[in-house]
Amino acid sequence: MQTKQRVFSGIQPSGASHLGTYLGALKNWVAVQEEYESYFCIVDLHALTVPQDPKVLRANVREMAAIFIAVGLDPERSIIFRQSRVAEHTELGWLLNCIARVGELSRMTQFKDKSQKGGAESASVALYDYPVLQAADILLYNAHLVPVGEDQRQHLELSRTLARRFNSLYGETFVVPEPMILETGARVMALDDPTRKMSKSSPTPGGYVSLLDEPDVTRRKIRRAKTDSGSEVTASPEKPALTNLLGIYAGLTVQSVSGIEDQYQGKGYGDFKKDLAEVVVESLSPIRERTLELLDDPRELDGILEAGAEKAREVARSTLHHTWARMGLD
Ligand code: ATP
Ligand code: LTN
Repeated sequence: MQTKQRVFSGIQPSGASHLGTYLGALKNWVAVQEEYESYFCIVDLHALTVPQDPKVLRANVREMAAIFIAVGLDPERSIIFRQSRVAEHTELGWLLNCIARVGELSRMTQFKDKSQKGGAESASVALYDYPVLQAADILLYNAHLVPVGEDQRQHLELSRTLARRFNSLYGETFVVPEPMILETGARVMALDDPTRKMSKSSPTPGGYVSLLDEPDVTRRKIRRAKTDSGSEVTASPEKPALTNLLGIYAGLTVQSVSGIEDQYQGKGYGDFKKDLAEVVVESLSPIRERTLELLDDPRELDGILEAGAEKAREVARSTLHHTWARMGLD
């Protein structure tokens, strides 16, 4: 019997998790694990939609598992696992492919952006189909809530559409999931260009603070972060860079943006950035140190992922069987 509502979210093991993924996703995952039955997945199959070096991918999966634990996810409480180890994800993905529409996938902005980089003609079919596998991830666990950053809103909308369409074609089967996008941290922008989101595929490493950057590297990146014209530390549409930096400060502390603005009244950008650098270093150093410690024992990490996959498989199997029956595959 399912007693608690479920949460599902995933993150790609593509290396260099950053302040954006922390504030937009990981930090909220830690907060929800108390209250919900939580599934947190390293979506290695999604990572393969763009070319990957097998050695690097293998290392990145472990690094991500270490980061999960280091930020505070508790494997006793949350189910932490790797997507490729639960075959039902791709199986349900296929079934959902049969009801997803070409028009819907063609409208996905992430596909348009990412496929443009190497030329749309040579983008993988999997990159195009990416959001359907994502819907399968979520629907397989009948998750009620999906904590993600703002950039995932469109994908989540497709998951909802597919759940509703399936239910109306074949009868009530899937929970229609709700996105959980918190205001603070939902869209952290690049430090060197506040019009772009902070991203690990950012062309310049100065644009993002990796969770594993050394403290001095972090300090330097914050010191060099772009600012706006003027000198007052305030958030406003005319000050996208300061708005972003204030959002980061607020996301990492318990303070509100307006409280921080008050605190820096009459002070300049320099003072603010210096303090922000310390706030970031203080928040990320323990995560970095714990991650590095955990990486010393890869067997332990592999064990956590395998134990998680075993638990996930049970739920996934039962949903898939139910789905088969609905579609006449039983
Ligand atoms: P990419 O290199 O494709 O941009 P990414 O940096 O966005 O990758 P993902 O693994 O795709 O990283 O994202 C993991 C989670 O972090 C998602 O829930 C996503 O919404 C969130 N996220 C990523 N970047 C940001 C950001 N800059 N601000 C807030 N949330 C973010
Ligand atoms: N598309 C997401 C990663 C992702 C995900 C999911 C997030 C894959 N499956 C299921 C939430 C729920 C991304 O690129 N950040």
